[in-house]
Amino acid sequence: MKIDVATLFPGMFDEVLGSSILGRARGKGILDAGLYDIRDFSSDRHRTVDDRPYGGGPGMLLRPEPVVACVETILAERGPGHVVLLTPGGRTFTQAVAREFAQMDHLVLVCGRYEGFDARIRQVLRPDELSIGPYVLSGGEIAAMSVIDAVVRLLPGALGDAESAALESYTDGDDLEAPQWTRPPVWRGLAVPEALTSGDHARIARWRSEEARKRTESRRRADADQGDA
Ligand code: 6GU
Repeated sequence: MKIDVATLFPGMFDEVLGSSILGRARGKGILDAGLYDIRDFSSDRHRTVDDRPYGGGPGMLLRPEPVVACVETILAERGPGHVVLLTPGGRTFTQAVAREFAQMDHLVLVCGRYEGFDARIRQVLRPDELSIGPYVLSGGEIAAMSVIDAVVRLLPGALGDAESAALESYTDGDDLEAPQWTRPPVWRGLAVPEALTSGDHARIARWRSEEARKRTESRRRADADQGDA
C-alpha cells in the first residue's frame, strides 16, 4: 500500500515511519511511504504557504496554490489515490475507517496547520476529511501518524505472529480486553489472580470474558458520565 503525506513538517514523520511495526512494514515492502513538503510547492520568492483570512480574524490560513500543487504532484507521480484532509472538523477516525482505508491502494494524507485551509482547497480536491477526536491539536501531523499506524497494522503481514495472535481491544465490536499480568507472580504484595495460574483453560477463558465485560461496562459508564459533565 502507498501512503503519502503532504505536510509543512516532514521531519516529524521520520522516527515514526522508521520504528517498530511501520519500519518493518516498509522493509518488507508492505508499506511504501512518501513525504512531501508543502513548502517545496510554493512559487513565491519567500516560499510562503500561509496568509491572513479575508474578512479578518485570528491566525493564518494555508494558501490554496501550494497545497493543491503538492497534492496534484503526488497524484501525478504516484498514481490516483484517496485524498484525506486531517482537520478537527472532519468525520471521526474509528477502527471501521481504519479497516476501510486498509483496503485502499493509495492514501494521500494532507496535514493542516495554522488556523485551517483556504476553502477552495476543499472545492478543488473534494477530499475526505478526518479528525482523530474531539480535541484540538496544533496541526494534522500527529493525527496523520495515528491514521498511518492504525491502518498499516491491519495490512496482511504487517504484524509478527505474536502480535497477530494477541487479543486486540478493538478488533471485534467495542469490548475491551481483560486486564493481564506477567512475571513476577507477586510484586509489591500484589498477586496474579489465581484463575490465571490455575492451568485450567476453560476457567481462564471464563474469567477473562467476565473481567472484559466488567471493564467494558465501567469504561462505558465513565465515558457517559464525562459526556454529562
Ligand atoms: Cl486531524 N487536526 C487537528 N489540528 N486537531 C485535531 C485533529 C486533526 N483531530 C483531532 N484534533
